[in-house]
Amino acid sequence: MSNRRNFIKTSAMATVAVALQSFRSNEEEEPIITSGKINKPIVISTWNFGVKANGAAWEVLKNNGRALDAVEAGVKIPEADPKERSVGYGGRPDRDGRVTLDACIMDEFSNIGSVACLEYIKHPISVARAVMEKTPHVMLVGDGALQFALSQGFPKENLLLEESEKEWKEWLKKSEYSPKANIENHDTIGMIALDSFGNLSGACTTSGMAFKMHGRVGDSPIIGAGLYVDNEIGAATATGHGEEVIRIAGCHLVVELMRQGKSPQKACEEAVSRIVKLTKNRNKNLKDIQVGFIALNKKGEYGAYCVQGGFNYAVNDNSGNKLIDSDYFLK
Ligand code: SD4
Repeated sequence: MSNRRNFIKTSAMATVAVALQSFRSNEEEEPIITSGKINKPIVISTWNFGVKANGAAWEVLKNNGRALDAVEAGVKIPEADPKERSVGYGGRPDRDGRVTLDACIMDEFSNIGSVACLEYIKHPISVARAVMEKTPHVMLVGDGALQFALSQGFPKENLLLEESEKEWKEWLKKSEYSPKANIENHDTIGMIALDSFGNLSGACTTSGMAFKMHGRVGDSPIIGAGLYVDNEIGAATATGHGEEVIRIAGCHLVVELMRQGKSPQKACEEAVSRIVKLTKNRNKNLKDIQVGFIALNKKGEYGAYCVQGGFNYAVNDNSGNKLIDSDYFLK
């Protein structure tokens, strides 16, 4: 009897081990055979700088790399680019002249990591990943995030460009805070990917709204708001006015709508309609608001929708890398 019990126990453990093995992807494992119906690998990301970022992510994906590595490599491109004035190095400062960055990352096992209001570090996404992989926590902010980053060997750098400083000084003359999310067609980068193993991950990184109050945190580092990944269903990320995205727990909502059977496109549309409704209920003017969502499901189908025109997103799959204008509500 005890032998039988042991046998049952051992074989049950073996079954669990095999199940875990086939769920986990690793370098040696062969990718799941592409069954005509699944469009993988694929990476999608927000705004026109997404094209270049997708290119870096694609290098990882096409070599059967993990979606997590792809999205980190992808968003690091605009983070490092001083010409991109809304992400990482070169990002516009807050109203006190300080560049404070927000980022988060989520993998196929629902591991999450996030940093908010982080100063002096060019690659907040990699700090977010380190929070995920090397701490028992999921989010570090401000000085604590900086101390952690330095302890991990991230270099401390000045992120404020001369041009940004000039703009800020100009802004100080009136000190009017009126965030315009669309204005230069390149804001937060949110990126989601499905790798050749059929696993999803996502990353989101930003300097947030220009000239925000010091300490203001938007949706981008908040799991469920600016980014959400459910490896059984799909992934979503957001750009635009973070306050509005947080109000509806935007990206979690988009993923839950996909769980209910909606296509990525319909899920994004419904999340935007929620924002539209709440804006009306709150007697605010929809014209002052921009939010865009992009979503990807387990089949590699994707979609996007936003409040007003001007938002675009980049898609890279086996058919190439292209920029698509998102459909929108306010026509
Ligand atoms: C934020 N969602 O900090 C970001 C900013 C952004 O397009 O995406 N702008 O609220």
